[in-house]
Amino acid sequence: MNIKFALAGNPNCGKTTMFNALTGANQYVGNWPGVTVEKKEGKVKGNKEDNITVVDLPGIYSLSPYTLEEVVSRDFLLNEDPDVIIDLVDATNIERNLYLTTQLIETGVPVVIALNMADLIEKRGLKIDTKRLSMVLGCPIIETSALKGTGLKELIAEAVKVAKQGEHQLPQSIFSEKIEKAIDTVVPVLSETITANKKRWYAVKVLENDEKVMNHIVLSSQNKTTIDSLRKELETELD
Ligand code: BGO
Repeated sequence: MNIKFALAGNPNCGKTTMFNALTGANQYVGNWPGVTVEKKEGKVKGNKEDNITVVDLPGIYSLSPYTLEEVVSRDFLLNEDPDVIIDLVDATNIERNLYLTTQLIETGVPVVIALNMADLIEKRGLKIDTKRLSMVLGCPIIETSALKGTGLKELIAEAVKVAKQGEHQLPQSIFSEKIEKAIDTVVPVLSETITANKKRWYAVKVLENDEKVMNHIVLSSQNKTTIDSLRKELETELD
């Protein structure tokens, strides 16, 4: 089976080390179309059963489209339909890294977390409750050390399993009741051309008044008015 992994993570989380460990010499370097941001792609080594391509996304802190790297990553995840996102989380900087994780989960593409730098956590005598974290986030977590090469086989196996399940997991409700209600109101008015798994992400962006998304979708004037008043209500709540 042909499988496509997208490798995502914050700068310095160990993504280059992981990409090299997964692909070895089996990689091609180019640029993302139209921009001078480096694009690396490779084939997972040592997996004879499947043809697995890994696309290395630029290191980013969020999917907000403010930097070129964020735009490139976001466009790829929404338009190129990778089978799985491998989200590399630096276990020594977990709080900061999980911000991107929540945004990746929101895209509706299945996520497998590689909790990287597990060797440093062990060295410091710390323990992360991955079972509980996995339950809260709704995605599998594999502890890895890209540097030492541990957990990589398990990571590939888990990501392949998720890819072969075929069904997209829908992101769970994570916001306050009021925001979730607003999302539920926006989802049904979105065009049928947006696939079911991506509707929640688009609804969140519509409520955020994300310029790129608003330019991309068509809404009736009645729906625009409803959404404007929902935004105002949420703004007052968040103030
Ligand atoms: C240096 N465990 C440990 N302990 N370190 C790791 C792991 C891991 O699992 N994964 C990566 N690193 P990048 P981005 C370095 O370069 O892959 C280390 O930005 C050094 N360099 O070796 O580059 C990795 O692509 C001198 O560390 O990250 C690298 O995501 C002293 O994390 C750093 C110490 O990895 C960033 C470290 C000259």
